[in-house]
Amino acid sequence: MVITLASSLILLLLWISPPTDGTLIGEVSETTVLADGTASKPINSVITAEIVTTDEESLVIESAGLYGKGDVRMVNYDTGEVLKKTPILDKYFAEGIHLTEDGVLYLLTWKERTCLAFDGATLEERRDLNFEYKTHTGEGWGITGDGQGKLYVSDGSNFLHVWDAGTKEEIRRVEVSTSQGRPVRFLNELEWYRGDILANVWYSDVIMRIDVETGIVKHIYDLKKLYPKKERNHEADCLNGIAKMANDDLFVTGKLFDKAFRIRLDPE
Ligand SMILES: [Ca+2]
Repeated sequence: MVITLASSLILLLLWISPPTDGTLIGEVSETTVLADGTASKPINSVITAEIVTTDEESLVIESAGLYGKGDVRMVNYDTGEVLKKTPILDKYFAEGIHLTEDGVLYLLTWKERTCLAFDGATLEERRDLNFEYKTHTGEGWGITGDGQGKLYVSDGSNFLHVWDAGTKEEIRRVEVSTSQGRPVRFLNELEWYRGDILANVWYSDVIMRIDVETGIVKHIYDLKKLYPKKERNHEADCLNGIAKMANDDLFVTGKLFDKAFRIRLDPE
């Protein structure tokens, strides 16, 4: 999502525990293990990194935000090459994406309350499958699915919205909090992982692992050492991109990062 300097300063002030000090919520693990030693891949500049993997190794679909510049694109993470790209209308700000088992790519829009649909293989528009939605804040941030009829949507609040994947109707809302009962706000990019939800939290470098029934954070993976802020490219923002591969390794990246990383979570 886009922010002004003023609002980012306010949000930073509101963020009581800076995400870099390891005391964000507690229960923090720094035990993330890289799958291939320190394998990192150079990637083309990613405007907004909401990512999903395809069936083919290293082929990742990304959404790129910003009004007037938005698109969905298929990228080879081994080479950084953009293989396909479909622009979206200027009036939409691209946010989270989810690729269904049926090969439909859904794209949330930030404030436009419209979910856009694409063919997941060709990235051609499927306007016949577009739909409108409502969330707690009225915004759309991240989306993922369990592959068993439910979609999970974040909107920048501490709620996960559970939708019926067929009707797109809301089934329930899950309030996300730590085991100490502290609400976890700014839930952003989401990824389904072994029956749980992995979530980036906006403006931090962690991945939260959330129990989708209770909303309680089961574990926090601290990734601030993966790509330390002082080593990042100048434009880079926070971590904002999780895509699970077939073997449960993850690609992770961030807004405007010049790299993506292949990691394996520990504990798995
Ligand atoms: Ca994802």
